[in-house]
Amino acid sequence: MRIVHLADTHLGYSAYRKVDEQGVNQRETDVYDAFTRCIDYVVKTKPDLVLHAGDLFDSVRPTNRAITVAVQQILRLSKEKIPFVVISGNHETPKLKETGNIFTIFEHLDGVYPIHHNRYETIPLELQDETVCIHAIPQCQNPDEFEKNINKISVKKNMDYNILLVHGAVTGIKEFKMNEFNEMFIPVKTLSPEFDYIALGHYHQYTKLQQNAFYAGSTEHLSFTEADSQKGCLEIHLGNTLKHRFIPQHTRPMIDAAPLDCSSLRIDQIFHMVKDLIQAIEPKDKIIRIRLENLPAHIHRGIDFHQIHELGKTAVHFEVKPIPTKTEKAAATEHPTMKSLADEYEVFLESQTYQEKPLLRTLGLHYIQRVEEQEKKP
Ligand SMILES: [Mn+2]
Repeated sequence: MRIVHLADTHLGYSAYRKVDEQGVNQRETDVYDAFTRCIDYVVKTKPDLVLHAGDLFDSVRPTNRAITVAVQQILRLSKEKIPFVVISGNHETPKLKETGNIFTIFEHLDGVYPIHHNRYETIPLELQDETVCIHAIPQCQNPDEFEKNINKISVKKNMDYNILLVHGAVTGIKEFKMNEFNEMFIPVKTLSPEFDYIALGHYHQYTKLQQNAFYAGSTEHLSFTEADSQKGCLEIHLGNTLKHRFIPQHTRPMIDAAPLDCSSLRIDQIFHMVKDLIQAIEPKDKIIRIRLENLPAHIHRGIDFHQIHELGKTAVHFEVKPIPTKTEKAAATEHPTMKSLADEYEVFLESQTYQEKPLLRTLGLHYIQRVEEQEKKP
């Protein structure tokens, strides 16, 4: 049995200010193209099954454009009769159930299995004389619910293959956190050898965790921490042994240059080093970050950032990030980090004794969601 595993396509994501010829944010278009290339690969190679491990969309209420791209591409799979199982990730799952999940729009498509009811579901399929049971766990309302659902998993011995499909940060071996406020944690013991394959989503770097468990990674670079990693999808052969192959897809180059230590440099030296660096990178159409580390405040004030930005203006995005010297940085980060507004509100409510807490929770979260959606609109 041949499977293509992909994850974290984040349709609808946009960043920076460059727009394409149609006036659409360039990074938004890049994200659509990355997803489309993976579907191109699937249509060309016709695997028996495609698994999407969550964060198909970047947000709870994707734009019409993001929805259109998703439907167009998923329909290609449906027409080819390639089953597509997709779970809702932390990005598209609404905090309030009554908001409704965008995945309901896929429910009427042939061979498409959108899993978004905040609970464990099994999808039994018969593919080319072989049976497979997909154990799918989408994002849940809270960590307790998630854990309860994880504990409900039971492998079906009468099936040829059992596959686990789950979205979250595996804990216990290494850090796979994305540091997002609503991420779920998967205890490492969940990655049982009883599964023929475990398709993970959430962590954006392609990673082999163990013989039968993989993060496919995101299909585009969504932050500079991912700059060095290849993007694409994963091809899995199940048989007597598991064979895997990462299928890299072309994406826009993202370059996070090694930080330049400015602690003992003069302004003119910094300028020349940055200039050489930019020339070596060849900025055209790339996404670039240059970090100026240990930059003393008086040097910082003297740097002509406008002139530096001129040198990188052919890039899709070019940023120069000054990082103050250690002591100055410590003073600047004294404030503890805030969680999301919705989470802060819930923590606040917990500490209160109002009788109407459930009502206040619902109303408050509604208002916060509404305001956040309005702020997102360009
Ligand atoms: Mn993600």
